[in-house]
This record gives sequence, structure tokens and C-alpha cells, in this order.
Amino acid sequence: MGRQSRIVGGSSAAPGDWPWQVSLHVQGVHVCGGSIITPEWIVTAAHCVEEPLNNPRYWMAFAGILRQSAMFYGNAYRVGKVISHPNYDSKTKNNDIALMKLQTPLTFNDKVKPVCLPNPGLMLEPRQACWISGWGATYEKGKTSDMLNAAMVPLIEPGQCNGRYVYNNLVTPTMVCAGYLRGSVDSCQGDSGGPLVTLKNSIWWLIGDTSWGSGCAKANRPGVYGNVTMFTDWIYRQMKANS
Ligand code: 4AZ
Repeated sequence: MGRQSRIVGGSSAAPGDWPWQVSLHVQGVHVCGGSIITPEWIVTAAHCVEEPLNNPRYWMAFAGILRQSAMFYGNAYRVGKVISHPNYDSKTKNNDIALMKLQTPLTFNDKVKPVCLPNPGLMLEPRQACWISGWGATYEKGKTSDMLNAAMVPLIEPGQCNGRYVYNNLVTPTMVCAGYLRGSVDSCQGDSGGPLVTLKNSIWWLIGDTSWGSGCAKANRPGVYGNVTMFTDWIYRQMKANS
């Protein structure tokens, strides 16, 4: 068998491909993804840490491991702090971003590395090629994947994503759309909180955190991601205030 259908419509990852990707567990179960931005800080989605999961005691983070079946408590990192965006709206998913501070810092190596936060002026092409990754379902209503998967998805312009036959103005400036209007490649349940990244000037940048969509990989229902560029100031302020 060749490359199997992963994320939805992607392929399985090799060691070190997405070294900033973490798996966030609650009671031994993968719940959401996240992205390493410093040895101590993880970016995820606010909808992953809604009450009561805003309590850091629930969470464990796993870095540098591709398979869920290879994640043991021996290589888990405890979470010391969970900070949800103060303007997160659980109904509209506006400002769907959160930070986790680990109790002990990660050691970076070939398989564990941070992704860069974009400067607010980072210029992207309207259909810039981006990548999503995660252990989410490989088809709508499917179960979490054992293997880390990834797929390329181009950005979709806000005007197009807000079109009447797409999301009809549900996409706010704190969101960014990526995928294909024909469907077939997308993030899905369990990929939430994980990265949408792009390669520019030989550097990987965190453009989005997986937030929402209507189903998975359906035509005219692309994935919607938190617009990280809109949150860089907030992220830096939180890291400074909680260092
Ligand atoms: C989810 O439920 C979810 N197709 C994540 C991403 C998308 C839909 C649902 C986007 O976590």
C-alpha cells in the first residue's frame, strides 16, 4: 500500500518532520494538538481548554513522538499554567487561542524544536502553501489516528471563505481559512489546537491553530484556524507576565 489517507487526505509523518507538534492528553487520551514556541510554552486552541479543562492539572504534553501508542508517562510533560484568550467566544470561536506553560522545559533536539511566531507584517501569498498536522480523525466521525499525519493546504482568501456558499461571514479577522473548496484534504476532530505552518525565507512560521470547520474535508467547508498573526502581541505579553 502506498501513502494512506491521513489527517483527511494527507500522509503519515516521518521523525523530525513537524518537530513543534505536541500531543495534549487528558487522562491518558489524546484530546488536542499544540505547537512548541519556546522550551516552556505551547500554543493551542482556547476551545481545547474550556472549563473544567482550563485547570492545568488535567493536561500532559508529549513532544518528539510520532505514535500515540508510544506515549508513556515517562516521557510526558506536566502543564503548570493554562492561559485562554480573554476575548475567546465559545459560540463563534472568535479568538480561539490559548497558551500552556510546561512545568519543566523541553530539551530541543532533532525531533523537538520550536516553530516561529510570525511578525504582524509577515507577507503571505493569497493562496500560500501551508501544512497542517495532527493525530486527528482521518475521515469525518472517525477515531483519533495512532500515527501523526500531515497535509498541504493552501490559504483561502477571507472574502472567498466568507462567501455565501462557504461560511457566509462566520469567518472573523481573528480566523484564517485553509484547504480546498472542492474538499478532500482537511483537518478533522482531534487536530484542534495543532499547527497550520508555512515555509518562508527557509523558516517555518506558525500561521494558525486548528480551530473549527463544518465536518471534515467537505466541499465548500474548509478548515478554519486561529489567525496567529493577530495574537503575537498577546502571546508575547503573556509570556513576559508569566516568566
Ligand atoms: C474538531 O472537531 C475539528 N475540518 C477540527 C477541525 C475541523 C473540524 C472539526 C476542520 O476538532
